[in-house]
Formats: sequence, structure tokens, C-alpha cells
Amino acid sequence: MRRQPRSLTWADVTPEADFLNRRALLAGAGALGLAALARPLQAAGAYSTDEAPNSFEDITQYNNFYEFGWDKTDPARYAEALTTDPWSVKIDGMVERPGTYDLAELMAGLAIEERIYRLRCVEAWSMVIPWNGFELRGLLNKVGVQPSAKYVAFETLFRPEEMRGQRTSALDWPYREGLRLDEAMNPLTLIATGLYGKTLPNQNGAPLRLVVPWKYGFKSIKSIVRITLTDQEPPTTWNMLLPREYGFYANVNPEVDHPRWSQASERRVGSGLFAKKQPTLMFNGYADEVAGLYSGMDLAKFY
Ligand SMILES: Nc1nc2c(c(=O)[nH]1)N[C@H]1C(S)=C(S)[C@@H](COP(=O)(O)O)O[C@H]1N2
Ligand SMILES: [Mo]
Repeated sequence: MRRQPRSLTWADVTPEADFLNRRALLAGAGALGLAALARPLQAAGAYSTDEAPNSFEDITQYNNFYEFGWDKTDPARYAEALTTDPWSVKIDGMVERPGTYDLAELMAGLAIEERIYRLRCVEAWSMVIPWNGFELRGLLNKVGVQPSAKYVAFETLFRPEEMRGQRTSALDWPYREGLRLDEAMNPLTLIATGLYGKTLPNQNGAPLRLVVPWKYGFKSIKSIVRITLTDQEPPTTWNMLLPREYGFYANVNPEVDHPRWSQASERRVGSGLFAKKQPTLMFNGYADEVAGLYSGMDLAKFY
């Protein structure tokens, strides 16, 4: 939690300035003048929001990553202990080219893009995060999904020597998540490898982390070591723990409250202690892209 209403410091400004500078160059705008900083942010692509991103500090100091503890500041404090090189991902199940791929092999040929997405945690806070990453569908097409596959399951690393939270049985480790195959193949679904143009910080799920911007943040599983194609809905961590509170779908929905709090509005992290909550949007504002995936489904039942 921020201790005081927001005031801009150099620590806040510098990463954003780097980021704007790089974007200006990418857009062919040439050298950055102060005028460029004063202009409102332009959407980086069809899928990006033009809302102002949170500061690098907000995004990397206020986290949920229970492998490193329960407090929002634990990941920033303890995730440094995680070794992310070498890293490999086991891809198995209903797939043409199963195997254990090292990071370079896995990423070969996949285009890294910038996507500025809203992140809405089920706890009713939100951020805007400029991710770098590749579309999950690119990876799935590369390894070849068999026609029988209907779901994709993901697992986080289990390495209690480096992940101090795993030395307690707070959650049933490893952290697990899953998507329906059509959700996984949606162009919005990203595997993030960086943010603000920098290598993904450990506390944000280095080196590979799922981002599903129309779903509550807990679906966006961090530090992935296994991806399994399956024809069964896979078990997922929060759903196993508290099935009445956390569903498999976990689509952001202001009309379906959590049993213990409203989901109609959210607190934008960094907006200051006295800022008003803002309304939560259906599918976190991505309805045009994803509502069709759920046509005919009762979203109060399949929450
Ligand atoms: N492995 C793992 N992935 C995880 C979590 C976790 O505890 N462990 N927390 C989730 C939750 S609840 C949220 S809101 C987001 C937070 O991502 P951020 O810390 O990068 O903002 O990560 C998700 N991914
Ligand atoms: Mo969350």
C-alpha cells in the first residue's frame, strides 16, 4: 500500500520516461523532446489501452506471488532468491511435439510485442501494465495442438529452497492454472517476458508468466515450468482451495460479486489514498474481443 497520496519523484518518472522514449523511437518519432512527454499516451497497438500505465515502482513493489509470502511487499523482498537461468518448460499431453524446451528454444521465432493491459485482481485493486511478450497461440501453434485437446494447464516452479513461501503449506504447491483452448488461442492471451521494455522482474513471474487481461489476476500464473494440453478441465489452485469463491473461468464481471465483497468497482493502485474507486468493466473492458467466447453461458454459474 502506498503510504501517502501520489507525488511524482524521479524514481517514478525515470522508467516511464525510458519507456516513452523507446516508444517514440519505435513509432519513428525520432528524438524525444519534452513535448513528447506531455502528449497523452498513444495506444501501442490494437490491443493496448491508452490509459496511463502504473509506475515501474507500483508494478514491482505491490505484488501477489504467494511462493514468496502473503504480504504485497514480500515478492519484491524475497523473489531475488529465484534463479531463472537456466530455465526450461516441459510441454506435454495432447501435443505434436512434446518435450522439455529451454527458454531460447521455446521463444525462437515468436515475435515479442508490447501490450499495455489492465490487470484486475479479484481483491478489487487494479493496475495498467506495459508488458512485453508473445502471444500464447504462437507457442501452441509451434508445438502443435492435437485435435483432441480442449484445455491448457500451467504449472509454476516448485523450488522451496528459493521460494520461501513454499516451505509452508499455505497453498497446494505447485501453483496451477488453466484455460479453455479457445481462451488460450485468443490473441489477447500473452506470455509475458518483460515489462517497461526490461526483462521481467522475478516478483512479476520471471522468466515466463501468463497474462489473461479479461480474467482476474490469479489466472495469470507466474514462473511457468509446465504446459499441458488436455481434454479435461484442469484443477486450478484457488478453485481447489475455495471453490465457492474462485471459479475456473474467473472472468472479470462487475455483476457477479465475490461472496465476501463487491466486484462492481476497483481501486487503481497508485491513484492515491483519497482517490475514488472506479467502476469495474465487464471482461475488464475486453468484451469486444472475448464476450463471444462465452455466448450462451450463464456467467453467474460459470464464474
Ligand atoms: N505462481 C503464482 N502466480 C500468480 C500468483 C501466485 O501467488 N503464484 N498470484 C496471482 C495473483 S492473485 C495476481 S493478482 C497476479 C499478480 O501479478 P503482479 O504481482 O505481477 O501484479 O499474479 C497471479 N499469478
Ligand atoms: Mo489477484
